[in-house]
Formats: sequence, structure tokens, C-alpha cells
Amino acid sequence: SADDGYRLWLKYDLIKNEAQRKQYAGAIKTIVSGPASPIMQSATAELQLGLQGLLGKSVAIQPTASGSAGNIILKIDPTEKLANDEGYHLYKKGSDFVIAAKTDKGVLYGSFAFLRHIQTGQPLGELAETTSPKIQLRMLNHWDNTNGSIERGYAGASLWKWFELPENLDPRYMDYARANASIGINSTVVNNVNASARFLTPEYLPKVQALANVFRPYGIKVFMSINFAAPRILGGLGTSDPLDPKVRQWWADKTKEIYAAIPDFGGFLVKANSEGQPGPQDYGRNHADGANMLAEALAPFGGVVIWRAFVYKADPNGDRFKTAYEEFKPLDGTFKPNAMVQVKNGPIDFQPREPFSPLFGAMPKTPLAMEFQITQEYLGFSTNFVYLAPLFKECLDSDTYIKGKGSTVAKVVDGTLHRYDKTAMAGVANTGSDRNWTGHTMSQANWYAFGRLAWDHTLSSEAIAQEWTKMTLTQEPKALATITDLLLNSRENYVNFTTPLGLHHIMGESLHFGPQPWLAKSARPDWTAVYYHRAAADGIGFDRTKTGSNALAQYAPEVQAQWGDPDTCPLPYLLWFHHVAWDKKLSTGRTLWDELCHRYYEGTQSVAQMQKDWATVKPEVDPELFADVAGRLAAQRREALWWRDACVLYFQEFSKMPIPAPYQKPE
Ligand code: GCW
Repeated sequence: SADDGYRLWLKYDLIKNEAQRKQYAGAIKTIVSGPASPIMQSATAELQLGLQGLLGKSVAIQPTASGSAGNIILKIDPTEKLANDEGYHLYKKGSDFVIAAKTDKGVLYGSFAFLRHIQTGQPLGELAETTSPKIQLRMLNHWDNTNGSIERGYAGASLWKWFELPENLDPRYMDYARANASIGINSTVVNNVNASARFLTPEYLPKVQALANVFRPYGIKVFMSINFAAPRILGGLGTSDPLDPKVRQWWADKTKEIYAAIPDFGGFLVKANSEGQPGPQDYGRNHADGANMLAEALAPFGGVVIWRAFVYKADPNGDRFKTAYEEFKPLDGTFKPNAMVQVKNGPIDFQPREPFSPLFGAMPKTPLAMEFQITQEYLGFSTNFVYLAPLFKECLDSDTYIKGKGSTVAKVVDGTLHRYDKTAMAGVANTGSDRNWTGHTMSQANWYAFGRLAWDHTLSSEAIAQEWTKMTLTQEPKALATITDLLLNSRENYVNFTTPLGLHHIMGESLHFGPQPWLAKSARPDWTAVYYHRAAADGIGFDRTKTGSNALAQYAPEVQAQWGDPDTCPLPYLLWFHHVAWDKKLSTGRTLWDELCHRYYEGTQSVAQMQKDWATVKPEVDPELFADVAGRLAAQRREALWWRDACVLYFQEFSKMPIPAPYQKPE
């Protein structure tokens, strides 16, 4: 069957293995609906839809069990032993199957998990799963604009058809909600952090309200990004000073107006005093002054303000790496209880590889939210096959050592390390109006992996890759193994042919696509490439030790020890922290120059290997989908060559060393 990718991992195609299908079909007779609510309704409808497709049999929804076998019993039980309200407990009871949770939301997640159990071909006799999300707010951040464009979106236009809203509700909004609910995502920020104030007007609020109404039965709360200067722009106040009583009143009134339309509104996301956006510093105030004003407006309604820490200054002699820590750490303890600070995974900006941001662990009194980027701004847009779970995991599993060994970033973000009472993980969405949602089909795996990791960061990249592949592409063992390997290696391959050994921010200006290591002049020094790689006759890399910017001092002593010595610093982070001589011998036995070339060439070669491996799965995946991924891999191969040649030839101007012999023969 031709597959346009629209159904994502919720395909619910008839199970091919007939014996297996008959086994499931024989064991399942009815769905017992439990107490009525819109969320319960979503759960039963999804079960019915899924089972119809998978088993080819219509399963009735009934208020009570008929007989004592084959009932799927949906049960809200506040006494279930679960860590929180959103968890679920799947088990067998005699010949019935129970989906139990403390709340209807838990039952909804449990219903998707029950379907996943069948979708991934597991025996029903082994149904036993108890899990609760480790993070409270599992959110997507859409960078969508009023005109339907998306900042850094590579899968078409915005999903939100603002001009048709609120009257016309594209059925796709519901499918979006289903997809998110199926992986536990429970909140969404519908508009860009570079926020138009227009979203707060009576023109746009009903549109956002209409979306919220569609998402609510799937347990998804809506948040909005706000423009900090809205009181001046919309309210005609002449100022947006957060300490001005008129400004505070304006936000209190506006917030009340929002909650009148959306009673379960989640709150505000704010980009302030960052890349030209307005903010409290425009009035000599600090980030906490700004956040606390909004927190106060939201508090009566139970909303939260999420204030982003993505800030930096255009200082040619400074180190952009250090700015967020310098601006935010001193404010720890001054934020209101319903304020959070959202920190990008790394200190610069969503590069293919970054060390974890030193803010994680540095603000014990302020709940820090993780911000990952699912959209591939710096990872090849939608021509490149890059599975991001390993990138997310690398950050989450990093040890901050703030409270001794084992103080991982994950434990900061899930609140266990500092006992945060609020926790959040955000992913900048990669969705758009393309029929398959994400442009590159394989990028669907990144949306999926983000949701699964926000639920449980202890899941492995491999387990998630297998789950997704089984649900989305194939269960044939050999193809499954091949695709899982392709997914797992794809990010390292990408790093190798673009920014190996800790190089960063050497991509094309403003577009952020392709190589431009020679970029030396831009509107700001810290937007150039030479600011970061510092290639010169004596070597390459940014010295962030004591002899350089000393950004390393923002980490715990154990981390400083791990990264501070160029002889022992792990190679993936080497040029993040050290300026290294071209002829320095590395642990691989090669000189720095040879190693750099080795990685650019092998990285590029690995894309050719990806093409070969993908070719072997052809008989097992949908022909249209196969061809689309094959075509994108061919484009990726061309782009890898471009990166390799641009970077190697540019850096060679400084190293003045020959390309190692194995790589001198023409391709
Ligand atoms: O990565 C950079 C992007 C900007 C983005 C900014 C941010 C929304 O290039 O497009 O703006 O980060 O995260 O605020």
C-alpha cells in the first residue's frame, strides 16, 4: 500500500502474521469504558480504532464487562500505586486486560501503551507495565508565526491555519493531538518565541482557544509565547517596565482575559533580551523582575511562566559560552514559585554536538526546564537522516558532579537532584504542513524519541529506535536490525562530516545550512565561524581553559578535570575547550590534522554506506517511502561531500599539511 507517512507511528495496519493476529483477536472481545469524560472518550475511541485496524475486527465499547474473558477494562483508581496522576498500570486479570490509572489522563496514556504492546508484537500474556512520567510538562515549542511561516521549520508551513481559525477546524489538529498523546506529550506552545504581540489580541485569542478545545480531550494544555513589549505595543502604555504598576495591571488583565477563553491555559513562554527581543533589561531590570511580574499575573489561575535563558552579548573578546550562566546564576532563588527557567541543552545553540550547559546544576533553587531542538536547524534540515535520541541522551546522561558522582543533567531536570517541585522538558517542534508531518520520514523518529524520553529519560536510544521502526516501518528482523543501526549511527556520522572533534558553529550564515568556516564578518562577531574555530598557523579550537576564556570554570571541579587537559579530554569535546596544534599526536595515534581529515572523509563515506544499507531494506518497506528516503540520502551524500571539501580545504590553508594518503585518491 502506498504510504504517505501521514499516520506516523499510529498506522494500525492489519497485522501481517496471521497466527499472531488470530491470537490477539481471540483474546480481545470488548472495551469496558469506565467513567465517562472527554479524555476517557478519546481513550476508548483510540483503542477501538487501533484494534479495528490491527486485528481487522470491530471491538465493541461497553459500559460493563460481558462475561469474564477478553475485556479491556479501563479503570480509574486513585489508590493505584503510581508515582503520579499521569502514570498507568497495565496488567492481566484472569483473561481480562486492565488499563488502570489514578486519572483519566493516565488511562489515555495506558491505552496508547496497550496498543503499542500489540503494534510491537508483544504477547498479551505478558502484559505488565507500570510507569509514570518522570517530567511534569512534556512540551513541544512551535516556532510558528501569525502568517503561517515557521522559524527554522523544514516540513512546510505551520500546521495552524490561522486565517481559517477559529471557525474551521482542520481534522489534522486532532491527529496532531493523538500523535502527541500517544507518546505522552501534554503541553504545547503554539507560537514562536520571537513572538508577535498580535497573538494576544482579540483577533488571535479565539484562534488559540479553538486549538485548545481540540487538544483538551487528549490531555494537552496550550501555552503561548508572549512579546514582552505587549503593554507598549498593544496597551498604548508607553512602557513595558515590569515594575510599573500600570504594566503589571495590563498583564493581570490580559491573563484574566486568556483564562476566560482557555480555563486550563498553561502559561507563558518568554524570550526576552535575546537576539533583539524586548525584555526587562530595556528598563534596567533583570530577568527575574520580568518573570516575576508574569508569574504574579498567572498565579491566581495556576499558570506558569517559562523564561528562556538563551542570552548572549555581541562581544568580540568575550565568550558567548559564558553569558547565560553569568546572567542567570546570580538570580537563583529570586524567582517566584510558578516561574521556571528554560535552558538549551548546550551553552551555544543546538549544535550537532555540545557539552551540557553549565547552568544545569548551578541553579538549585530555580526549576530548570530542558530545551532540546527537534527541528534540524543545525543538523541538515530535512535532507539529512539524523536520529536525535543519542544527542538528547548524551546531554541527559552527562554528569554535572554538582552533588557528587551521579548528579546527571537528567536528575537536575526531573527534579530529583534539587527537589524542584516543577519539572519540564521542551522540544522545538519539527512538524509542518507536509503530508508526512516532518519532511524527512526518518525525522518522525525524532518527534517520537523526544516524547518517549520526556516521559522516561532512562529508555535507551536503541529501545526507542526499535519501537519506532516496528510501529512505523517494518518488523522483519533483518530490516529492523539494519534500520535500527542506521538510526543509531546517523548522528555520529553527521558530526563527523560537519563538525568533528568538537568544532562548532561553522555553518552557513543565517540560513544555518551547509559549511561556511571562512565566515569572518557578520552583524555580530559571535555569529561568525572564525570566532568559534580560531584556526591559525598554530592550531585550531577555542581555548576555554584558564589560559583562554576559562568558561570551564563554570563547571564542577570533576568536570573541569575531565575536559580541562588537552591530553585526556575526550576527542568529541576536544576543540570545544582547547586550541590544539595541528601536529599534536592524539590518542588515536594520528596527528590532529590527520584525525580531522580522517573524520571528514570517513564521515562522508559513512553516508555512502547508509545508502547501501538502506537499499537492503527495500523489500520490507513501503515503496514510496523507500524511494523518498533513498532520494534524501543521495542528497545527503552530496551535502556531505560539500561539507568535507569545504572544511578540509579551508582548514588546510592554516595547517599547510597534506591530506593523508588514503584520502588522496579521487572518489
Ligand atoms: O538557534 C537560534 C535560531 C533562531 C531562534 C533562536 C532561539 C527563535 O537561529 O532562529 O529564534 O535560536 O532559540 O531563540
